[in-house]
Parts: sequence; structure tokens; C-alpha cells
Amino acid sequence: MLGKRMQEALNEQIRIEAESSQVYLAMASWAEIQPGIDNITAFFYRQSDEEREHMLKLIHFVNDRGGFAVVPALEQPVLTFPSLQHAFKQLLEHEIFVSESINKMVDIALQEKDYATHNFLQWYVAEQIEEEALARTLNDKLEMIGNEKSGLYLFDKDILTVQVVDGNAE
Ligand code: OFO
Repeated sequence: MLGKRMQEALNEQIRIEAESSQVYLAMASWAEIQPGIDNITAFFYRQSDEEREHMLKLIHFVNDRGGFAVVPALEQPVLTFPSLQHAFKQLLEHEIFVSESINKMVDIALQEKDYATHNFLQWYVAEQIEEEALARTLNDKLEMIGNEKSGLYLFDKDILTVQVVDGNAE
């Protein structure tokens, strides 16, 4: 059975994952109307879908443990970006924010001696290491490319094949 404090923290994380899905969905929609970046667009749609899966995983966990998962109200995300660099910078900052939030939940699980939730959260800890590493790699590449069109062409060509291995994006 979930304690009250743990349940509140998990419900807050459900909101954050839902919000992440919306943030990346807005990036996808914006990218879709920019010329020539079809794979970058697909990448943002994929990220949005993944965040929704993260939310669902939490919803099932809360309900399976005798709690009640609350489907949250959401703020409208940022809809447009001055450049691709700005969008990817926001993606990295958002992932760092999510990692901090996961870490806070891990702290609460330990304080509450809720070892089942602590164990469950380890998947999110590992996932955040991968996602932050991927976001950093993509930001580094974009910084090198700047506004150079041929670089951007290759970036778009490669983005769906970028792998994350042992916490380092390759
Ligand atoms: Fe939910 O995985 Fe990152 O944010």
C-alpha cells in the first residue's frame, strides 16, 4: 500500500511526464512545418510518445499498489521556437528538470522506507541518464553545425539512429 506522501509525489510525477509529452508534442508540431527536417520531426513525436508511456507506467504502478492515479490538468506548452538550437536546448533543460524531480521521488521513497517504489523508480533513474546524455549529444552536434545547411541535412538524416550506450550517446 502506498503512503500518502509517496502517492502525492508519484501523482506529481504523472503530471510532469504528461507535461513532458505535451512539450515534445509542441516541438514536433512546430518542426513539422519547418522545411526539410522530417526526421527531427519524427524524433520529437517519438519523444512525446515515450513520455506518455512513462506517464502510463506510473499510473498503473500507483493504481496497482492500492493508490489512485490522478490524470492531471496541463498548461499549454511553448508552441514556437526561434531556431532548432533553441528547441533542443529546451529539450535538454527539460530533461535535467525531470531528472531532478525523479531524484526527489527517490529521496522520498527512502525516507518513507518504501522499498517497492524505490525499486520501481530505478528504471526512471536509468532512463533519465540516457535521455540527458542523448539531449547533450544532440545539443553539442547542433552547436557545431550552427546554421550550415549541409550539416543540418546530415543531422536530420542521422537523428533517428543515434544510440545511447551505457549512459553515453553515440
Ligand atoms: Fe520521462 O523520460 Fe525523460 O523526461
